[in-house]
Amino acid sequence: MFIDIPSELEAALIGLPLPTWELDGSAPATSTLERYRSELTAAPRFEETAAALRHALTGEGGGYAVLRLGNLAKALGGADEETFLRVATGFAAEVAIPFSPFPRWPLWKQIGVKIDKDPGKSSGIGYNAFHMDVVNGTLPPDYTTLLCVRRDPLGGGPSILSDAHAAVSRLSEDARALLAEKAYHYGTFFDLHGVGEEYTLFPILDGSAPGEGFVRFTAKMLERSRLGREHADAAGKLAEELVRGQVTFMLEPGDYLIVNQRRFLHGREALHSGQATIPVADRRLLLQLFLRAPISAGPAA
Ligand SMILES: O=C(O)CCC(=O)C(=O)O
Ligand SMILES: [Fe+2]
Repeated sequence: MFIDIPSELEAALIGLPLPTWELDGSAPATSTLERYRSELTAAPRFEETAAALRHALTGEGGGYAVLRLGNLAKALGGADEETFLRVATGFAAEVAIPFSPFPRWPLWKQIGVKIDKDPGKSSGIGYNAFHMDVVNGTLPPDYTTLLCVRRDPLGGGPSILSDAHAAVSRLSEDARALLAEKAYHYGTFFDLHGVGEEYTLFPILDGSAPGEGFVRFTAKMLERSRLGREHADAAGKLAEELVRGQVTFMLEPGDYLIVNQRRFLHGREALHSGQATIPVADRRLLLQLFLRAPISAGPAA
């Protein structure tokens, strides 16, 4: 699921004249994305690379990919340089439509390291358990994407990914029946756009075919939401199966992780102890962008 950029493409991307993106509300303007697309598709081997990326995300058994943009990030002055982010945005737009659910924040949201935050939540220092992003929206982003700017200088914090439908398929029928009930809730929903309405009491399984429906789950609910005992037990078994099936890898600077939220759940192992000794500017840093799949015409005939 790691996708390298062919060297001739890398060389062409370094000199590509992509303009600053214009925003239309909280998404890049269509005119910007069209311009990016025409510049990118003219670069050698771009289309086959974009096709490999889409295949990794939506092909049989797929669901996540890491596009290795480290050389390009280095050549363009770092993975948080805007010229580099234009290229990353262009790749993202080959998968689905980039948008931000947080209208007052930049398109790419920073996930840094905050030592005083709940350690198990986004930007906390502890174990970030398996979850999908915006689990309590009626329309979660189809894809969540994480671009690595800096790793944990102390060497912690590998990413974890797990095939959600595979984990569900290993559960008993009784557990699956409980997970299909509207008995789960998690977190707050405030000032979010483009992700539907707040889903206050939701089923983890919605009866859709694998690869279509979300496994609407966050293992964080086990400790942070009050759940009935039977429902909590079923959710706990799902959490165990996710861990049993997990893959673990360290993101390097310039690595761009894209997760199909209809297939895989994601998380992160704890950062190494001693974060307080690291200046904020040197701590691990990711940039996050969400993608919405275009409305499909339904199953192909
Ligand atoms: O820090 C990470 O690698 C993952 C962060 C994450 O999943 C989130 O903030 O939603
Ligand atoms: Fe996340």
